Amino acid sequence: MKISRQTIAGAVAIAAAGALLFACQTTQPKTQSSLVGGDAAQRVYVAPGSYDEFYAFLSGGFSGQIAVYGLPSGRLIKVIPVFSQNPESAWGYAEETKPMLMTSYGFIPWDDSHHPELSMTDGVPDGRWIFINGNNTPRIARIDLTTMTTTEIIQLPNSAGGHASPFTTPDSKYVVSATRFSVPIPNADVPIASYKDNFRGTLSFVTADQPGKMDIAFQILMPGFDYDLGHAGKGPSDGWFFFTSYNSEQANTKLEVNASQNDKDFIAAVNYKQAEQCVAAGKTRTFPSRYAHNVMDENTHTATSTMMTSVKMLDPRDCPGAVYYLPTPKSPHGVDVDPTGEYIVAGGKLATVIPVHSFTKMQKAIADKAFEKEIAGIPVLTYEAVMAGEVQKPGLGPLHTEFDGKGYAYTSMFISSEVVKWKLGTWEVVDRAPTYYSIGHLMIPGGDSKKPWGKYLVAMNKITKDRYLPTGPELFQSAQLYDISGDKMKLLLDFPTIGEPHYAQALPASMIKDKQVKFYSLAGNTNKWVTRSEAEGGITRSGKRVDIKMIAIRSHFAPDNIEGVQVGDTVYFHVTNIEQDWDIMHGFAVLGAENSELILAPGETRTMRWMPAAPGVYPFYCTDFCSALHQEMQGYVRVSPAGSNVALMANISKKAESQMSAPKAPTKK
Ligand code: RUQ
Ligand code: CUA
Repeated sequence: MKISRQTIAGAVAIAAAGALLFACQTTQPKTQSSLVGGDAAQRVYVAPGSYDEFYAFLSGGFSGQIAVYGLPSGRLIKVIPVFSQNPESAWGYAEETKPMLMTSYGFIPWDDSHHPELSMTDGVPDGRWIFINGNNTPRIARIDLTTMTTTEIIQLPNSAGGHASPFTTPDSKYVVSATRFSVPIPNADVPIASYKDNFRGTLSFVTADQPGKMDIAFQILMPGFDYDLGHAGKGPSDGWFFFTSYNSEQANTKLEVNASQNDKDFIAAVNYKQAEQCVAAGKTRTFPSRYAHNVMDENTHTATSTMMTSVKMLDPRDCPGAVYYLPTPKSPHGVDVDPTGEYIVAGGKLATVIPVHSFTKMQKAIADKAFEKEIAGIPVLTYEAVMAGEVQKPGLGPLHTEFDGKGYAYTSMFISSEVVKWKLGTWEVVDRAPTYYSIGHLMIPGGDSKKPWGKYLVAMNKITKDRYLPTGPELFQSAQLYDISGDKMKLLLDFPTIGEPHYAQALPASMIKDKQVKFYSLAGNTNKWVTRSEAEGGITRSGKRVDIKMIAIRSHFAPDNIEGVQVGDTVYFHVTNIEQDWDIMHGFAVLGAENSELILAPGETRTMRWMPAAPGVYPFYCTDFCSALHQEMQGYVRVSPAGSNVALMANISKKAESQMSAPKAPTKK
């Protein structure tokens, strides 16, 4: 969520709260010594050569990626490209990766990624995958946690602003996504003023437990509100999903004011097991819908993009018992379910309390038909019948809540810039800690699961002023690490983050560190253009297309002298890194190429497309310092005018030539 300062001022005015104004807070930097305890440095110090205790996966926000940090050190250890082209790793530039960014709108080089969510088994993160949403052009990506690469992306049709996404069910059967913006469904050219008649929301249930086979199981057609966040039930509430919504006013202009009229908006409680039954019973309508499903093949290291053509749409009117609305004050943002599965905590960003619903009471209210009205076939339960309690005077602007598994909840307070710790069941505030500044999400390792690991809390802040050396008009974003092992939260560390951090996830390093793939099997590489040895390299022409097969190994490319390319050709450099050793990467860059470099993991093939515009000789070189003779790792391509009679030539070494006639060595898996 990105909130402008005007909105914040508006929010304060609307909340009519008299406490600190946002603008005042950044003007008085506190001294470091007054903020952190004496042993803070020791608590976050991870000695050279030692590993961190947790992997933390922070959303890259408007960078579109995921950033991996070690905790407690806050050291950035990896950026995983997901929705945005990344020249550093050729993601979206190398031919093999381009299909990953295909959508029904064509190739999209960017998105805004908000919520990483780990796969789970029995309600606990299992370390197989992490999912993250593309917010702008709604998509969900799967990242394989053994390679830390994006392996699958599915687009969500009939949706705009996939913000409540991609929260997982306790068995990872589904990840979900909801529309932030209601739109005409199917999208159509209608007057915007016809919002109330024509605009709708959707909730998408996407199957997630089969890698490479994500599929939209069904969508639920919802009233035209804005849907904001979601979380699955667990334990007793397993089989339910909860989504916040705001703008139940169905305003289509000046939402800042017009969508803040009602005292209460809603949490949509979805009994998705019930919905599944209705889908199986044929209660859906088939909606023609175009959306891309993109998969990276683990053997060819090549992505494919398939355009899907329809979804099953379920109208709650045709499936009684599948959807209920829980009134929730006021324009709620986050919705979080405690580890027992009983409490559903909302972050009413303009509310003066933190409202908590009870799953038990909700079920009773449904049985008793304690309905206050119905909206488009969806019964609205009465607030009193479902409310478990309210945390009174928690602070201002509650957004998100995580849990420590010891009976406490921690809620981020955007406007009053603090984390508030409170007790489940008694709803009393037991501690508060300031954040610097304007906290959005917070994260406890496993803190939205059945068994939080606890120990640390990471606050992800929207405003960074005075935390780091100033860097011109724009400052990096900032996270803060707190120790939550004792009664009182203790600030330990600030660390900068890429993009704007939204949500994050973390798990103990021991769960996945020994499962990391160290290199790809060259023998198992079935890329169409794989080159497993120097002798297999070469150059071929078909019409105006020229394919060059090369190997990279310490410390040369082969071939390294290429001739016969002409202006007007489209040249494909297919480079295979034939190393079979951990972290021995090679890069590949060509003078004047309107493209990024390639970066090649050991055993991997990547392809660069190049359209030389002028005759000449063009050097290429390795960009990753791979050996003492890295600087010798270079070559030349000669480009001749169109129609020239320079023969195709790709040199290979004497050694390779002699190997060519020798029988091929068997490859091993
Ligand atoms: S949002 S700061 Cu994109 Cu999850 Cu709440
Ligand atoms: Cu290969 Cu430097």
